[in-house]
Amino acid sequence: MGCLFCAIAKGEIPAQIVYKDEDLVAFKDINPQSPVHILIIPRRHIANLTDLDEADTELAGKMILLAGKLAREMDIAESGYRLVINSGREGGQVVQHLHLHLLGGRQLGGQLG
Ligand code: D5M
Repeated sequence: MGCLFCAIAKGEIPAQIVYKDEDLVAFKDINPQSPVHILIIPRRHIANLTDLDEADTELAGKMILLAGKLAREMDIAESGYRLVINSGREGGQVVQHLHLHLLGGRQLGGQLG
């Protein structure tokens, strides 16, 4: 079976894309947990956080920098927001393509699972 987020990155499956460049794509989560809920993914298929290696240092940095940039653009930088990466089964990862959740636009709870 193909990878859903690879298909979104290639434009084969529609998504509400908010940003794209040669390395990254960002789109609205289909099941938003907050008024702003964006997923930032690498175009290249990387299954999870554990599969990142040293050569991906710049890519990982770009993902985090983009989150801050989108937070400013979506006007949640001042009120605050949260970044989440679920990795692996017990980490709650459902889609097996690395993605960074950007959540904001409401008061988020203090519990981390
Ligand atoms: O989060 C996986 C996230 O992916 C979850 O919040 C729903 C979202 N999702 C699933 N399918 C789609 C499509 N087609 N478009 C946009 N968002 C989607 P995880 O961290 O793996 O639990």
